[in-house]
Amino acid sequence: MLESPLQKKRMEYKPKIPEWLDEDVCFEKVEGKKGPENIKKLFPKTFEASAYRLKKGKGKNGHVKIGVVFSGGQAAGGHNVIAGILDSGAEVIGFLGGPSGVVENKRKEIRDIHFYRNQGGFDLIGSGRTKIETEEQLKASLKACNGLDGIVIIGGDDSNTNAAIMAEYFLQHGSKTRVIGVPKTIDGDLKSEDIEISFGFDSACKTYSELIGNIARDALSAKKYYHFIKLMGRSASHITLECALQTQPNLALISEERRSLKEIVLQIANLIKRREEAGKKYGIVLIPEGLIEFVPELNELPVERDPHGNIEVSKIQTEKLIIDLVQKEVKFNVQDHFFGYEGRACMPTNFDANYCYALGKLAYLAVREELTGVICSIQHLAQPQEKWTFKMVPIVQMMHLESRLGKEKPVIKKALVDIKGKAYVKFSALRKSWELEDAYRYPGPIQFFGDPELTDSVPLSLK
Ligand code: FBP
Repeated sequence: MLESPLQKKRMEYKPKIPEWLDEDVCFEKVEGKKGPENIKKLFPKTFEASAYRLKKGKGKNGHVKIGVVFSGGQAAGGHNVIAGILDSGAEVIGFLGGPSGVVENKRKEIRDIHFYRNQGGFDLIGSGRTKIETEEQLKASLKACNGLDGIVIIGGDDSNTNAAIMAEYFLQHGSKTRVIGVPKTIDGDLKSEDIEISFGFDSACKTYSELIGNIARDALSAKKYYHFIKLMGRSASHITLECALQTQPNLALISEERRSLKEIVLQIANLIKRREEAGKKYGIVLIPEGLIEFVPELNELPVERDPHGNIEVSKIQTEKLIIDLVQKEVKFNVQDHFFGYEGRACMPTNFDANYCYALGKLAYLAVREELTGVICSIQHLAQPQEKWTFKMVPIVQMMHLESRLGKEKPVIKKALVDIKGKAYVKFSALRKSWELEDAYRYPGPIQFFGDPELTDSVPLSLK
């Protein structure tokens, strides 16, 4: 392999985690919430499971063999989760190409991860979006996991739904393989009281914010274009909100405000007219890709869905549709952009590199201590690593019944932008002033070396 100098330097980075994570540790039961009663009968073995807090103390000993699988879209830091498991002393088996690799028992042993440390992507073992739900798939997964002490599913809401279903099925069939979830997704919508943020969100938002800042500076220099920028993030607008706080565009749409298409079009047209009166024929507009799911008129368009029943929003050119409609109200020069895949497999920020390595260590400990049907939770992430706290939380707590592909299914509820939450409130207090003034911020590229204020920054929406 011919690595770039930066690739090589990043391989040498030692993720920062609390030192005590490598000492004697064990779990203690803590009071946890229960999932909704209407899913209880679907999860008879795991519904009553407790949450567990990691603490100093003597844990179990012994050799542990763990299967790992990436599930869903790429998110920066995934390889560090595997590095964390491997460095903890586990024997690691990687299932290839996502959950279908489990069902079809396509695997490889992972012994050396040097070339993947602190690198982006999921290419060590690949990823996929297969939903594991039929009896046949579950039976095949159980067989593939035979001999493993645990399987770690590194995925988003739907992948962790898979994990909960597998954990229940494995217990019902007397399997000793523990199923552990790790919260991954750039979308930031796998969130709860216990899960502050999913990994990959920080790296993706910093990548997009750099590009938005560059475009804003170009717009301000040339003064001739509006740039309509669609940002990835299925359903929820967490990415758009974070990028708006980072870059201060003239307008950022937030799907969760649930406005009609007509209102949105008139708002943008009105902004363009007011800016023109102020002598400004340029500007930056951010559009979340999930808008289509919230605007009633757009919701009726024919759409493609993935195996989990999610609308494939990244294939829909919402930004072009909005541009066409606004141009019927007012004339302006425009460029459209879509930032999505650019931010999913980038080199992880220090935040994601550290977070993922610690998630890997925690997942290993959960298997070693024989927990199952639980997801890794690390809290106080905005603080120095020594202040982080570690927990395993039953996945069923986060689930509810939802209609998917015309059927009621137990799934993890996607966490939308909370319009009473701190990040949105901050955005909403500032956004008026961004409309006419050009208050653009230029975050620049992700920094890996130098001042910790730059290298170790955390997402603004976490603060
Ligand atoms: P995950 O929820 O699996 O992490 O994927 C999120 C995402 O990146 C969305 O932001 C985007 O809409 C979608 O994946 C694109 O999917 P695909 O990779 O199948 O094109």
